[in-house]
Amino acid sequence: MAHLGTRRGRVLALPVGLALTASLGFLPVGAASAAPAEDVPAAVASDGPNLSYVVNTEGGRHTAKVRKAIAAAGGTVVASYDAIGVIVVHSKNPAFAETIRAVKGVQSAGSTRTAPLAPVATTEVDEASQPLTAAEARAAAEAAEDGQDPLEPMQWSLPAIKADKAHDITLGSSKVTVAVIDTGVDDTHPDLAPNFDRAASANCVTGKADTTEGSWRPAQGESDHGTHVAGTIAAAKNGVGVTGVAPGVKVSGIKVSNPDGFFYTEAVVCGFMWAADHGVEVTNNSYYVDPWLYNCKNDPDQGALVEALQRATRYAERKGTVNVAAAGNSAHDLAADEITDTTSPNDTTPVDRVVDPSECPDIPTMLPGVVTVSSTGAKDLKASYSNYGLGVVDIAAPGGDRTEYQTPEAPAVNGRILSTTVNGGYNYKAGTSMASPHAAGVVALIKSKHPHATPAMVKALLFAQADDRACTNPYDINGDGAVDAVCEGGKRHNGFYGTGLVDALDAVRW
Ligand SMILES: [Ca+2]
Ligand SMILES: [Ca+2]
Ligand SMILES: [Ca+2]
Repeated sequence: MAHLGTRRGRVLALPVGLALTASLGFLPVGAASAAPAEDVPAAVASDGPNLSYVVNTEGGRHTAKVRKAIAAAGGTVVASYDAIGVIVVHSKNPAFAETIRAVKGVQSAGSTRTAPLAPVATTEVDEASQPLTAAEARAAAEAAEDGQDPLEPMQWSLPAIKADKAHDITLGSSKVTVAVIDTGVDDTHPDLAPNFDRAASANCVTGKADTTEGSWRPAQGESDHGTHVAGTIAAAKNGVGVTGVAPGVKVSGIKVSNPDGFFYTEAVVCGFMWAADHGVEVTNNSYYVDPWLYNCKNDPDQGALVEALQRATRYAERKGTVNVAAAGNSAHDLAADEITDTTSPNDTTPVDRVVDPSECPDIPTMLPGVVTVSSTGAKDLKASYSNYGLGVVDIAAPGGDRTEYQTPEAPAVNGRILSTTVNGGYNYKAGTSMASPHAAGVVALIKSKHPHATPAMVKALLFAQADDRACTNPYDINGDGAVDAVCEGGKRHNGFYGTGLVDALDAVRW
C-alpha cells in the first residue's frame, strides 16, 4: 500500500492524491522487548537483530513443552495464547525460527517482521484526509432536517445504504459492541464518547493486551484512522456532528498498530483474541497485516503468520464474533492467477514478486470466515482503488472515491466519507477502510435485531439482505477510454460487489 510521498502506510484509506493513507510516529516496544542476556543459554547465538515471532503448536496443544524449547533456543515468551496454541516470542538468535521449527510439537513458526524491534525515527504527517471546511459545515447545518445531526447532510453514504430510513425504526442495541481493531480510537471525541465501550478496549501493540486507561487511544501525532472508522460505525445521534451507521450500538478500540503505523501479526492475533474473550459481537479490520501485502503459505515465515491469524479469527468466530475486513486499496483482482506485489516487505526493502493470491492471501481479509468488503463511491460504482475478485469479495459498501470520479448529490460535496477525527474534529477519507465499517455497522444492526444469531447466521442475513449490484462493464472509472478493471460474475454475485450493497433498512426489518 503505497501512500502519498512515502512507502509506508497499511491502513486502507485513500488520500487526496490516490495512494493510501496512514503513517505515524514510532514504536515503544523496543526497550521492553529485549531478552535479558542471562536468560539465553551460552550455546545459543544472541547477537542478531531482536525479532518477533509467532510459534504455532501442533493441534494447538503442547504449549508448555514448546515454551521450554523456546527458552532453550534463546527466545523470550511475550504472550501465549494457549486456546489456539499460538505463542508470541522475541529472540536475538538468528537461527531461532529454524531451530524452533525442528522441535516436536511445533507446527510452524515465523518472524512477524523483517525489521528489528528497535526505534525507527520517523514521524510522518497523515496526508490522506481532506478537511471539512467551515463553509461546508454551515451549509450542512442549514440543510439538516429535523432529527438529523448537523453534518449528516454531507454523509451521502447513509442514504446510499438506507441507514437514514433504518434509523427511523431503530438505532441498534447498546448490548452490541463493535471493536475497531486499528490505530486506536479517541474516545474523548464528543461524538464517540456516548457510545464508547471501555471494557472492550485495549492496546495490543506488543502482542499482549494492555488495558490501562486510555491505552487504546492514538498518541499525539499518531493516525486518526481508527477514530474515523469508529465514527462511521457508531458516532452518536446526539445533535452534534455526524451519525454512524449504527448509532445505538457500542464501539470499542483495540489498538494494534505501532507508532510507525505497522500492523504486525502478534498485535493483530492479540486483538482478535482479546475481542473474542471480552464479548465483542463484531470486529472491524481496515488494514492488512504487515510487512507482507500477500503472505505465501509455502514460505516458512509468511505461512506461519497466515496460520496464526487464521487460528485467531476462527477462535473469535467460534466465540460468536463476526469479523469484517477491508478488501484492500491496490485495485487488484484478488481472484487473478497472478498479482505483482512490489511493496513487500514494507518494513525493510521491498522486493518485486509475482504471487498467486489463492496461495498467498492478503490477511486478514482473505482468511476463510472473514467478511471481505469492497468499496463503492457516491455514484454507486466500485471505487477506483478498491480490490475486487469473484469469490473473494463478499459484499460492497460505501468507502468513497475521488470526487471527480464519483460526485455526490447536493448538499453533499465531497466523494469521500465524512467522519470523526482526533481533537474533536471531522474530516473526509476514502478507502476500503471506510467501506468495511459501513458493513460492520450493518452487521451490528443485524446482531441487534437477532441477538442470539450465530456468526454464520448473521453473515447469511447480511448477504441475503444486500441489494444486488450487477457488474459494471466496461469499467473506465477515470474516463480515459481504457478499461481499468473487469468484473466477473452475475447480477447476484460478482467480483466488484460480491452479493451486493449492504442494506441497513433490511437489517432492522428482517
Ligand atoms: Ca452525532
Ligand atoms: Ca435488500
Ligand atoms: Ca480508465
